[in-house]
Amino acid sequence: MSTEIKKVMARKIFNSRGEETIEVDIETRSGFGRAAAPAGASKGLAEVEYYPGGSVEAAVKIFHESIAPKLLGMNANEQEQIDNFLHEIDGTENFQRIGGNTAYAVSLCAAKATADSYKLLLCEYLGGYLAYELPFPLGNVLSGGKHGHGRAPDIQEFLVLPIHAETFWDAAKANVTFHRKVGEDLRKTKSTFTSGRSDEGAWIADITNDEALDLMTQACFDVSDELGFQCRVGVDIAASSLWNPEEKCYDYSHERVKRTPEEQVEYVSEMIDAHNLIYVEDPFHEEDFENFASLTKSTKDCLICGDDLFVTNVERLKLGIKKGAANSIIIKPNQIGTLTAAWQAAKKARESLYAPVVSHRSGDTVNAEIAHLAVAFHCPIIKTGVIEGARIAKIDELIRIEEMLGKRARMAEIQLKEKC
Ligand code: 2PG
Ligand code: MG
Repeated sequence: MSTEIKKVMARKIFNSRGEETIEVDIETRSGFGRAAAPAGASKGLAEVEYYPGGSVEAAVKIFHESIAPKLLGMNANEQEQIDNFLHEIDGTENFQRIGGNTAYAVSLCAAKATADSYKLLLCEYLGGYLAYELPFPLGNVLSGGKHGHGRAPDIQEFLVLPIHAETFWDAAKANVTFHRKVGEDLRKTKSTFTSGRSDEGAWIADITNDEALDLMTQACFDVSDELGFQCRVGVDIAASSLWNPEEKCYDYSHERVKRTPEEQVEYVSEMIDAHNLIYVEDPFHEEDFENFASLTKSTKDCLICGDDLFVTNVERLKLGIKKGAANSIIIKPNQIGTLTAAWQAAKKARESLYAPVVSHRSGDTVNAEIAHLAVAFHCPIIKTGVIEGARIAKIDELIRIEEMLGKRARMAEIQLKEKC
């Protein structure tokens, strides 16, 4: 078996939003890998640059001129060496020259080509025999904010987490039941509801944040009753999208309310208590480590997660750990550009009792690698949509992984300060 790279190729394809993205193929002596990069709509300022000058065309050209000749002859199983090479050839902090999405597609593709060469699944190759825990699916049910395009709540995502499901199948089933239930309730109560859905397959409705939270809380009772185990509600406030740096306030434009940072702390704390939230992502803008820290200190059994705050960057995570900001981190490998860097962030998080949450992007592909990364990186949660092709691809892959693991399969443990 040889993982020596014999042939490489890059091309433009489209993501689930119809945007151009890069796809890379790597052929080794014994196998083949193909990987494409996703894209965010609400991006963190500290994320890598996706493409040189924003052009996928330019990225493909650079790949063929500068990256491909050097990859030939390298070993695809030397993941760290390949990732270091990507940094060297780029030479900038944030992949401005070759593009972070180019780096991510190459990095992931090398791992996929290696797994295929060894005739292993990606999670088996990256995680080994001890990677047998399935993540809980954190499913997007209602969209708002930048994902809602105006007539929707200001909070970007209303999420469900079926925390007491015993198998991944049960958890996924709970999420689709939940999603359907919320859709039915909206149809009954909102005459303006068109059954429209966002990029992530979540409902878009002209309702307020409170109405959305009430609907979610009610669905939790109903679905928990029906299925016999508990579901809890989470939100991604994506507060950087609401933050107005000139006025120094959070602008909830749909509700025509502005909140100072102090009012935001109060608002989020009350929301956590009133709706028994288990998960709050980006409650403050991406540089506000201090308020992240005070909220984290004051909550008991709620995950306070940093997405734009950390951008899967281990150095930003270390700063957060030092300050006590958050107790959970989103792992989006294309925010940082390589598998090695994403792994470092997930590892550091686990060592520091921060729950790593592997996540899709709003513009994604039908590929399912993040399902494998969740298992291989020991992430207790995977954040993705409940339905829609690019989302269900990840969910269905985890169903297959659970089947493949057979009796060894377990649901992961979500660490909280207080057990719920
Ligand atoms: C987020 C993500 C995924 P985007 O903010 O967490 O839901 O959105 O990919 O647009 O950054
Ligand atoms: Mg987010």
